[in-house]
Amino acid sequence: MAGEPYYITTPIYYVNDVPHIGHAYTTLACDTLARFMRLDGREVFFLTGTDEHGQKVEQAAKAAGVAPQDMADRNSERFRALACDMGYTNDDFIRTTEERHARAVQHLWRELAERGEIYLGKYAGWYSVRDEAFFAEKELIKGPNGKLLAPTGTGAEVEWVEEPSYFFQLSAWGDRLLAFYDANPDFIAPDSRRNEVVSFVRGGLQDLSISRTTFTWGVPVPGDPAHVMYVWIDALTNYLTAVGYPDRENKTFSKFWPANLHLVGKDILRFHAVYWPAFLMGAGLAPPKRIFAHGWWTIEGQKISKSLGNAIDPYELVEKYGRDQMRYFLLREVPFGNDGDFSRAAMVQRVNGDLANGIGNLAQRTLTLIQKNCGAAVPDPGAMIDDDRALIEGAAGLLPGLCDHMSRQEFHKALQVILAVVGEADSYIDANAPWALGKTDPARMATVLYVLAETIRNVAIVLQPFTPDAAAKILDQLAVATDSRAFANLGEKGALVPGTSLPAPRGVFPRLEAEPAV
Ligand code: ME8
Repeated sequence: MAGEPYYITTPIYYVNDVPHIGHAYTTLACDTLARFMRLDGREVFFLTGTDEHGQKVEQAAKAAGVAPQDMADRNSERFRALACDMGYTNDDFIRTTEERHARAVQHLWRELAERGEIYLGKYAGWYSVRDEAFFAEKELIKGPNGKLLAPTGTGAEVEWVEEPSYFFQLSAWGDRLLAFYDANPDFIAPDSRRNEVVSFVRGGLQDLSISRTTFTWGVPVPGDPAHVMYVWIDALTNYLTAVGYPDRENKTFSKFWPANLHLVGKDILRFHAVYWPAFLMGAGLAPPKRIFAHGWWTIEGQKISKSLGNAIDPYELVEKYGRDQMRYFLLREVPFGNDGDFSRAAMVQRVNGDLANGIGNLAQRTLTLIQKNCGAAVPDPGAMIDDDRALIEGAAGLLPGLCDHMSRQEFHKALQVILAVVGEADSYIDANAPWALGKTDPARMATVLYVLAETIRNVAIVLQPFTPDAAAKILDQLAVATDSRAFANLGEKGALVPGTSLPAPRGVFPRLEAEPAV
């Protein structure tokens, strides 16, 4: 796969509010994949951005007494700053109020219209502004006060909407979508979500209303500006805009489309796995290769909502626990795809157990021994025995398994296999007791410490996508040049050179203080 382009996207986030830990999570997962693929030699395009049109943003702006564009400008900036402050490595940040995007989405509309996929009619049905989604009556839930609610878990009340509307002929796409899912078994993940989508489509699809006339905050429909486009056709098209659509001959477009992965939360899977491939195929474009819907975080057992205040502010959490610690916890704590609960107790336990006592302690012990006993330089190893080779090869040979896990977005498994090598190195250091060899067998001590240092180098290289700052600090302490940190340097090719002088060691993962749960 080395050298192949890799296009990965986050959802674009609504600008009716500021970012919280849920948004940071999705972008973190994409960032980890983007970093991994770059280190693996692939040309990566990693996109995030903001979704700025629609009734929800318009209503929020009205409630705040500001113009929708002003609210969009202000909050979009917060999402952009978050990506920067978290160290996310996105290659572009798209806003749906940009001129490049209006051009793309209007072009897509015209393509669909020319192919007979769009007709003018009248919508009469249920709509949830919070979800920006239409629902069939049979899908709705009765709330405690008899009010009808969206079935999405947001608890949003639906409202009855009746207005002229353009429709996309989604009902004609059911069989083609099912055939597409069949031919592309990896298109929707995880499997449980795939099954949900398949049974939704099997249940029969209704034509989809794709324009609104009762408000104006949106992209005008070409040739009929009394209509603005439904926010989801507008939003989904961002994935095309960013790679240069409508210019299909454009080098970026031909290189990166179809996208390798749209990573989204489970709340918006239907839009991505049903509507989006139908729009694309309807316009003669290839659907993306894969949609992964991850699970939902709660905080200390509670739904993420404004009332949780600081607990959901990514800045506060990073300040309290550290950027790499947060990354590690979120990616390791739950199998990616499942729901998770963020608790302080779990965070402290995970970070201390795996990072402070694990890789942090291993690196610190090894580097301190080298500093004291080997003249602060990479030791010169003698002949190796089977145990030595097994440890180094275990670390140097991690990559194929990691590639496998990462191609399925199994971050937790990738981290498990890396940490298993750290565990083996811990057993090795205890069994070989290099601190005792200094006097009895200095040559063997040098070999053991070299084996450990080389194991740590390989582990740090593959840890870079997950805990980039700490991995860089470890590699700095091993005097590994910044241009020798890609996966191609795993194993013998990049092996540490005996005699290279090393800086004084310093800890990379301080222990977190245990704190009472709230
Ligand atoms: O849906 N746990 O934007 P949005 C995990 N604009 N992830 C969470 C989360 C939580 N508690 N809360 C939010 C939209 N997320 C549309 C998308 S894409 C073309 C348009 C994450 O601001 C998760 O990724 O409501 C979810 O899908 C996304 O934020 C929803 O962000």
